[in-house]
Amino acid sequence: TTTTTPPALSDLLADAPRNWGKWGPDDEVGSLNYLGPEQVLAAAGLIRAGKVFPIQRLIGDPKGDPVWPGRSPAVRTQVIDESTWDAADAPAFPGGLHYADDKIDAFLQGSTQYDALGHVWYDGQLWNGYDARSTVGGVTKASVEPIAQRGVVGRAVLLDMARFRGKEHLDTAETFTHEDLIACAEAQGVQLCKRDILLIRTNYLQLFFDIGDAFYDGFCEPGLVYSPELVQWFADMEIPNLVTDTIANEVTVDPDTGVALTLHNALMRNLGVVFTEIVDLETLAADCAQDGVYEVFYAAAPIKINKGSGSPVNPLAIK
Ligand code: UVW
Repeated sequence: TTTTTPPALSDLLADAPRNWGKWGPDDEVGSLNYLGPEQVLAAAGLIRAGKVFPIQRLIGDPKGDPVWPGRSPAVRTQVIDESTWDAADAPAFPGGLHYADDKIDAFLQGSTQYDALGHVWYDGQLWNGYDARSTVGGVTKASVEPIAQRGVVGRAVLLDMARFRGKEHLDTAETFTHEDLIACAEAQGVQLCKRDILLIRTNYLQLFFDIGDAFYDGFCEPGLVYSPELVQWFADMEIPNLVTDTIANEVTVDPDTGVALTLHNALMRNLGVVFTEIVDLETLAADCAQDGVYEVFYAAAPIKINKGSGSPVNPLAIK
């Protein structure tokens, strides 16, 4: 057998489009700049039925929390509960107040999350050309904080790839392209417009809930796969935010090139497309299949974390 060395991202993406400098030398939110007051107001018109779908995955789900290999699920620790107040030295508050306190120790990318644009890079530079050394000890350029300071609001379209392909969930390493997204939208009777937030359903994490840690054997999630045409499509469509129900939003390893997470770099690093990962689209997708409405008002408020490379979030899709 012959093995070929995967190309370096700097070679593979040498001629790929970049939005660096498009919103000035100090920009830290990239393609979210495409979402202004006009997009917010237009999206508000999509609220017609008053149905609200929170699409965060449950932290501490008794069924387990799927995470990228090497990360661990959030651990919630109870610090104070009713038993605390039995102790002889427990504080006594006037009036008899008792309370519960807890804390979590969590990877900021370990549950439903917004990735900061400074989350990934190659060649020593991240989004907008910032020096990758700016991540040392905490992301100081293109952290999640500026995303959290502005919020993310706009029109989102659910693209139910699992349903489109007639499957309960997509398979390990299964790929799809922007042309598949367009075909899926057509089949769903919804138009994809410039500046849409894309919500892509694969239901792949169902496999984790079905088989547990065996999910990580030969780990290769299904998802979008790199091509120059796909990257150009994202650039032309001015897609601000890619939201999926997988851990990493794209096929883990490109079957053609052997490169890992190419789109993190081609889209996030180079175009400034913001990634939102590990969302739970099941209830929303069932509703869309039932009423045939695949466009929603979308609002997400990541948590303001100084120097954070990501943030947990509970985005709302509203019809
Ligand atoms: C990596 O970048 C490794 O993972 P993710 O974007 O899924 O958090």
